[in-house]
Amino acid sequence: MQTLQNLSFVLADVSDGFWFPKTASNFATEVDFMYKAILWISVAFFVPMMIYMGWAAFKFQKPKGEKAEGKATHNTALELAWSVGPCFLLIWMFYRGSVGYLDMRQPPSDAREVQVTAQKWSWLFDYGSGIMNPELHVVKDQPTKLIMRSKDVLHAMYIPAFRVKRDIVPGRYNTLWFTPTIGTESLTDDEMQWKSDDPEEAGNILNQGKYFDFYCAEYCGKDHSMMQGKIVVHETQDEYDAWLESANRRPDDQTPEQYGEFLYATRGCKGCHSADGTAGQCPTFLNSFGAEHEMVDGSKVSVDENYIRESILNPKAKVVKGYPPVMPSFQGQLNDDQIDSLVAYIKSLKK
Ligand code: HEC
Ligand SMILES: [Cu+2]
Repeated sequence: MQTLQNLSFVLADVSDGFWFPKTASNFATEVDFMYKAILWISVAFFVPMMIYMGWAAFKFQKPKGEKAEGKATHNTALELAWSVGPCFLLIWMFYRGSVGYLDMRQPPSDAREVQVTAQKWSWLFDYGSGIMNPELHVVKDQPTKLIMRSKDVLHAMYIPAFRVKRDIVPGRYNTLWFTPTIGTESLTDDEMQWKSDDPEEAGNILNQGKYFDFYCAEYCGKDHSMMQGKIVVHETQDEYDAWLESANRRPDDQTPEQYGEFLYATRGCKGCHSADGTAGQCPTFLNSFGAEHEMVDGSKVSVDENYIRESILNPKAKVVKGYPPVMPSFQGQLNDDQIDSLVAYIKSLKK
């Protein structure tokens, strides 16, 4: 009975909350409408066809031992009907789909622009004037255009609540636009897609505040699936400006170590470097400060403030022996205060 009730709920409305997240952009209603229309048209053909097929196989059986008919007869009117009829439906799907697609490819000229950088395994949004942040902040009812590029491999920006998705191909700009229609403050806990009950995740930025999720949808490398982030839709321009003002500096109630840990977790270092001594593809930060490390050219370097700073800004200058030179440069992405905080954090990792 419960299953039946669930089923009728699904049939009544596939879009609102059950299969899909909340509809939260100018495109969402149209995308859902087309999705549902195509789904139900397909169901309306598939189900009677299968029923008829099963029935016919049963009904036109020959008794055992009797020969099968060599040739089926032919009905021109019927064949025309089932070819030409559905053809109109296909043309309608193609036409309406194309119009929707073209809308998605043409941002209005007054759209707010945000530069996006994707790299292994993190995102960074550049709001101009040196303000960079791993969260995407936008304003309700304001068209926003993302100008995206990748520093290394293919990535893909995917925002389920906005019903938009776009591959990011290295070596060129890839754009995506949308107008958010719902402020994130108004979301209930149920409407948020991802919220962890795991106490371990309590300090995770993804567990704080209200937001829509975005994902990297390019699952062809180790940690694209970890490239999850949050989108905050502000109700007003003033609210957005206030956030922007605070975005790039250490909050007053955090020590440099705490802010360093936050940057470590949110700017992608965590995807490669462990803080607990686990050695992987990259050196761990535990007990690294003050230690002496051998480089690929055989020289020895003692890990101090300058070496860490250089490793962050110009990682290829000194490459640690035994590791591939895969660390991306963070030049222009972290300001001096942030680098200081990262150094303070790495310094504090002693056991
Ligand atoms: C894609 C993986 C990757 C990311 C992301 C990454 N690193 Fe690295 N990092 C490496 C690898 C691999 C090495 C060792 C090879 C080398 O020296 O380039 C390294 C080396 C270092 C070193 C020298 C370590 C030592 O033990 O001598 C420091 C310091 C460092 N990274 C800091 C950072 C910080 C801070 C961040 C984040 C802002 C970061 N890294 C992000 C891969 C990464
Ligand atoms: Cu990715």
